[in-house]
Amino acid sequence: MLYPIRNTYRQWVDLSGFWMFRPDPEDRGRHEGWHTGLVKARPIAVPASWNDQFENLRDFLGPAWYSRDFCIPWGWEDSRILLRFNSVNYLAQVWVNHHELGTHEGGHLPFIFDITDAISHRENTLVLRVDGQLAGDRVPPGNVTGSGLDFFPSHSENFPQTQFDFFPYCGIQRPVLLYCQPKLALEDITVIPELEGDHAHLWVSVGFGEAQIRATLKAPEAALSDIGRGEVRLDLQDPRKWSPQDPFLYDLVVELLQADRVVDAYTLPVGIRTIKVDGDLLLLNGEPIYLKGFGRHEDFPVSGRGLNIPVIIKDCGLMRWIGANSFRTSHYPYSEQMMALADRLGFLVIDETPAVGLFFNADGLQRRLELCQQYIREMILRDKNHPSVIIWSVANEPHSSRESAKFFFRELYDLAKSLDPSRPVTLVSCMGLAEEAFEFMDLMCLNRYFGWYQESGQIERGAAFLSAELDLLHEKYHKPLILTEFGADAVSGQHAQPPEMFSEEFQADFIEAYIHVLRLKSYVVGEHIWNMCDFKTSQGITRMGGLNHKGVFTRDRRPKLAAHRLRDLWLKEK
Ligand code: GCB
Repeated sequence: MLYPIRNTYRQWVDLSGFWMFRPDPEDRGRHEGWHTGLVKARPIAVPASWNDQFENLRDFLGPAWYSRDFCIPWGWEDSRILLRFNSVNYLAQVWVNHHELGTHEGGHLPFIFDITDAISHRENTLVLRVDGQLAGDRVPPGNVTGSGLDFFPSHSENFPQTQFDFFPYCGIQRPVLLYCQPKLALEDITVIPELEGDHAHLWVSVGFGEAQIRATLKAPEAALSDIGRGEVRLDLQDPRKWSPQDPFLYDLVVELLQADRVVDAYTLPVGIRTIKVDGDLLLLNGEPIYLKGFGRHEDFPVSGRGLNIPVIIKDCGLMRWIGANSFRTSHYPYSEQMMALADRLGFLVIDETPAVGLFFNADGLQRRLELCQQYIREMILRDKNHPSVIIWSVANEPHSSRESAKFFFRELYDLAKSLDPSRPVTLVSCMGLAEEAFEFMDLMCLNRYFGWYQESGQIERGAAFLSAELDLLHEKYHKPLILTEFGADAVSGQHAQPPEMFSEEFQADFIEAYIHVLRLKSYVVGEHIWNMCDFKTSQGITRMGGLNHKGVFTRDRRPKLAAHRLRDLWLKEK
């Protein structure tokens, strides 16, 4: 899937700005024909979640309706015209000029409609119905009752009732783009780099074999170009390899030819690097790497989960400042802008699907499996060309102690591997030795809170538990491991000596004690603190002020004591 670009063949217009909005708590809109135009609507900002924009809609999860008018720019008459929704959470139904285009389920991943036949070349009306309600047969799930709750009973009293620990923000959360491309166009490009000694091979394919393409790599010394049917291999001597230390991107231009005439072209930034699990090691360009960084959230006051460009720039700067080299897109794929920044700035990314809070002991398993498969397909299609993406994560903390879970994750692992054999695939688990899916994952990712949720207040004891468990896991599976979550809540400004839970001192000591354990294990290849910043959750007795306080930065990005401690640890070393 290609992000819209501007060149001789392609154009786009960003539909961000003020749209009209109307909540529909009684679900009347469909019967009353709101798709033909919204009355009694009020302005809303797009992109952004709706929840924090209005004082009376914080806990309202839909349905709600959006509308706006748009014009087709001059010069697009002979092109195919498309609408691209970068993220609508959760279920979107879309109309243009009263004509239904279709629906899309799942937030955080883009979807596209061809509107060439639905538009007039003057004024057009776009209407969306967005439903963000939580349900057991949605992924991620919520409002789960009965047997589905047996694993995380503490969440059952939360409001809104989520099976996950972040606020279920809703709405059009990333830009909507109107764009055009030639009638015969490049629909997709896949670039796979391989390294062999001083050589690199770059495999460039476009998904349809009969197409004649020319691929040109704009190397600083000289451009490298070749022509082929559906696929081209470019060979480079002494390539400049992409890495966190030198995140160098080449420009790759792919042209579609028809009778030797160029009919479409697309320029893609490309990083040449390989990633591989080898024994207990994770190798980038054949060299061992160690991940230092965070689990994060797309979360900020007022804009909610909406794309907030200044915040992602700020976050990348803070990750640099603290000495992080990586992050996980917990618990859903992040904006395409964030992924492009990671490529450019040299962050290594564990890219995770929106499959969080899965459970296996109630109805709807087949539907949840199909949704997870859809998300994996959409995520890999969207992100496969990012050099920053080094690992696919198929889910976070499923309640996977049941027999049916093993089959479920085998299906997801096989699917991810078949779509992209070039990257390791993992599952982020909290089951420890009971996690049977580790048997076939390429590496283990584990979340641990000994000393916080268990052995509360006892850091040394918690660290000892961690140490013992890690060794047992390694003895059982003989695979590298990343500790993808560990940390403690600290309320900013809360201090205690001796350190006490919820104080900044406790959080800093907790993180440091865990890191000391991790550094003693040769099979541990990464440490990701939970979380980079405090973030909004649903309300519950463990979430003071509706926030998870495990950030080493506050929600408005001010460092706590732990951030300074980490900076001392991380900047000093490799
Ligand atoms: C976890 C979850 C994460 C939570 C975190 C916590 O294991 O993966 O979503 O926010 O614990 O703070 O409890």
